[in-house]
Amino acid sequence: MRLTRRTTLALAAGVASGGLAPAARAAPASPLRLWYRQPAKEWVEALPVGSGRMGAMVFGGVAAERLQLNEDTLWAGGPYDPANPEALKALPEIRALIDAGDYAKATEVADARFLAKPKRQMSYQTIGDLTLTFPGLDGEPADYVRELDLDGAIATTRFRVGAARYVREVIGSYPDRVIAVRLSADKAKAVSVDLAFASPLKSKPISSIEGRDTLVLSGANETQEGVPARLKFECRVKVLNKGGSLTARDGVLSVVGADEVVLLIAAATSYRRFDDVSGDPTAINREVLSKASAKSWPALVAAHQADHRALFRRVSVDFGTTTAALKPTDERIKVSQTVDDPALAALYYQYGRYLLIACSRPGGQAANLQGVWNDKAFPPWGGKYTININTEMNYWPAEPTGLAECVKPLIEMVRDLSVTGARTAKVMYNARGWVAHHNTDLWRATGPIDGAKFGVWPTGGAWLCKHLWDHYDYNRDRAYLVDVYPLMRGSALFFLDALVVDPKSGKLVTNPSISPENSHGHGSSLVAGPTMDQAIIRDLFTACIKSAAILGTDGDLAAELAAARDRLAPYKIGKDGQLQEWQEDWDAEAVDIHHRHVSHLYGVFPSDQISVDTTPALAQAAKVSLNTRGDISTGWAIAWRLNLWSRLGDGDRAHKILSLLLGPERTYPNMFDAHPPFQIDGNFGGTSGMTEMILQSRNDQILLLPALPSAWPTGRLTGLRARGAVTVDVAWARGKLDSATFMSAADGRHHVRYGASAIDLDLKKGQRARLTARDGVLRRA
Ligand code: FUC
Repeated sequence: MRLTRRTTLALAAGVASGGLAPAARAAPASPLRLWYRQPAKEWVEALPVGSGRMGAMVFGGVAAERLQLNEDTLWAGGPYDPANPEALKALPEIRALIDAGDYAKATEVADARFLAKPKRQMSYQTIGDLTLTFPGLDGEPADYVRELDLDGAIATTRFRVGAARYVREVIGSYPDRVIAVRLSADKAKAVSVDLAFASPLKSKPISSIEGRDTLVLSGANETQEGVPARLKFECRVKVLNKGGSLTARDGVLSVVGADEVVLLIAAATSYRRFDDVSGDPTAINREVLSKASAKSWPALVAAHQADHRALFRRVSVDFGTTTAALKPTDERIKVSQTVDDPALAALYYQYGRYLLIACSRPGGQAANLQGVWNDKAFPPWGGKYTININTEMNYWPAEPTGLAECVKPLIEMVRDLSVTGARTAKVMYNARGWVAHHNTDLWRATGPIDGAKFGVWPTGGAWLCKHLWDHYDYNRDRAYLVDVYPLMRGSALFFLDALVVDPKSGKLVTNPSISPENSHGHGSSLVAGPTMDQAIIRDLFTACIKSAAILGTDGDLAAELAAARDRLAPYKIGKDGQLQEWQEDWDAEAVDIHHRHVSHLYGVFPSDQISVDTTPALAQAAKVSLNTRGDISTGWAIAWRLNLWSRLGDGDRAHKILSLLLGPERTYPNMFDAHPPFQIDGNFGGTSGMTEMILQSRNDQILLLPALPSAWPTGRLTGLRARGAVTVDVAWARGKLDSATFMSAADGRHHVRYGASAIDLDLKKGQRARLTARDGVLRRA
């Protein structure tokens, strides 16, 4: 049953009734809440909170709670330089083999002589668990419910045992730099708990008690691939009990008979920068805890929620609601392939924004493959930064959904890479500027890793530069552009030196490279001038040319870049009408024609080089390629397809793909994206893809409802950002635009389109404008 706005509001306010189990009544179907009737058994059922730097997974157990903890600089190894001096000598040989068509031999040489040393990077590591054991609470609980409130950014577990009601709350506070927990009950003296640490790290961290009220886990990270462990880390928990007694024995802190207990958890490592591990985690934690413990629980929560909501509440979403939304989150996911539940998509949308706020804040590290949440010493793919799609996808929703601040850690990572990557560029390619291949880690390693067919891809850093430009384009802050222009410039200089002339076409191409991780069926993946590289470099050169003009600098370099851009190998349409992935028409011969990566479609999304309105023939070719690839893939790869079909203007196809993403095969009970295994990029790609259905900001225009699916006839999405520093609210009804409101943060002209209708809005900074679209024609209201 589809609900009207009135019933939806009633549900949100918790006044719905009829046919609900008691537990459901205890947890009204707020559109911004994940909730469950049982504790998490598996890690992918636990609920994530984060302070930007720290993460905690909350299991919601009754007799025992597990808080799995992370800190974003706890990675294996230490400062290292993987540049391989042998590579430069091998480079001409590899290039010649590729030009001669001997791709298999080129791969052999690259595997033997062109890879980084070591040929794997360091992995992100977990701290371990803080375990909370509650003596006397082993009976069957009643009225159990656990939830994650996305708007309040708080995980809460509620239940009754005997006559007492228990409430346990967990937050990750960016302003106070702690994970904070409150254990309470509605009966005096009812809170008793034993606290202990457990860690899976081979370095065997040690648990100790400091003073009377502080539990400390201290240790080191692990050595990997011969890169020695150089980090110290410490996690400390300060216990603040109201009433009861506090005792310590054998690494266990026990509270008995308290009215309420607050736990403040801080963690830090000795990491200061990729080349500096001289930090003092104990001093950092002591200072953090001394400040935080001076605040009451309500004050901590208030500061945390004010900080979170300042970002989170910028965007609101409503795709419609049905009675399916009354069910617990895990049950909704389970039946999502057959039940109409547009509010589940809206929940996924806001969950993506919640997760980015919780794991990527200024001063901390960028979101890795798992954001900040990881329970292993060696997570899948090392939990690293895979920059041939995954890290970029993490940040796709940031600018359009009003979370520009969350991009800061990524910008800082690129700044570091421009230093480490300069050495790799010099040593491996004898080139100016800087280069990063398909992965990086905390130590900002930039060489090709894993194997030639994965790692020999010089365009990772250039793709990250797109995010530097986008941050300017969405926010129009000149001082920021002054700051990051040298980073983009450095990446461009690398390609001016490292691009070579393709002997067949006379065009400029990358060589050696790959079309990320796809084997072209001619003995390898290695190749010259894969379509994606050409497109990324085209964007990079364009961003540098535009920046130089805005900043009134580098006229000669801009001219050189423009000339080189004209000589880049162009897009090609192949014999089956597809957009060619490589210079040769090999798509049909690829080893896996359904490959998860759709790298050659970068020009459609995230770039805007190809679109239905500006390059219709190429857009048609992109559709042919996408249809051949198919809709079903890994989590992130489905999310990319969702963004692509939105850009190609097919809302129903995009919606069909979105429902694949929301199904139990690609969404875990806690709504984490399943590659499988868990990889957070799909969450962020999902939020981005839904945004693209409603609003696109590309090719110097703002498109309203470019891919609205028929499944969402009535709805609204407010607070979106478009290029040119403008905020846009979109509302629609019966499948048609109702109104769009624009609020500009900079002077500028915005070319707005809805279907065949277009209008130019000249807005001064701070000015608002409202458009309506009666009969499909845009008018200023
Ligand atoms: C790339 C992808 C994989 C996975 C890994 C982290 O190598 O091809 O699917 O997402 O990154």
